[in-house]
Amino acid sequence: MERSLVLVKPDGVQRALVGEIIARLERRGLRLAGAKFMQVSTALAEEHYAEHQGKPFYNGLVEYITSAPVMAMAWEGPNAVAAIRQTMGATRPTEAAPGTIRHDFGLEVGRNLTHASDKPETGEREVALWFKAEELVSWNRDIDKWVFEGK
Ligand code: DAT
Ligand code: MG
Repeated sequence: MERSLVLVKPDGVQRALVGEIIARLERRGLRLAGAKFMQVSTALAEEHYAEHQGKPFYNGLVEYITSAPVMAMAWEGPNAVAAIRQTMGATRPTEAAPGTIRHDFGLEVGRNLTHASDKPETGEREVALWFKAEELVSWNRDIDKWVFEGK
């Protein structure tokens, strides 16, 4: 089952959008596999955003993600990575499609509310970076057969 890391970033937490964002992922049919509310250390932020090191917005990105608590989650499902990126919308809120989280709640790329893994391999790597194995729950949901065709 494909997995993605999802972060409700500090702006989403401060704006009380955690429930809204979880509700949208739940309604999409995705299955929660792990969640923790946490303050991100600079070390974790730097490792998470390593691919952006050296870019002009990198320092601001690390400051933003460590500025207040985040809700870190692992979500799973068939095509979970593509489905979640679609639900989040484009990186820049003004380019995100109506109905997506970034469109519906955001204006600026530096306050775009969420993080979601960009490829299935990234999902595996990021979930392992943010969660210990014992923090992830492997479970069968009663409605799975109504959402996951292969179940
Ligand atoms: P995404 O979060 O959609 O995967 P990304 O991985 O390209 O986007 O970039 C990570 C974050 O960095 C993004 O959510 C917001 C910020 N960012 C990206 N490009 C930026 C830019 N040109 N100026 C300012 N912030 C940017
Ligand atoms: Mg990215």
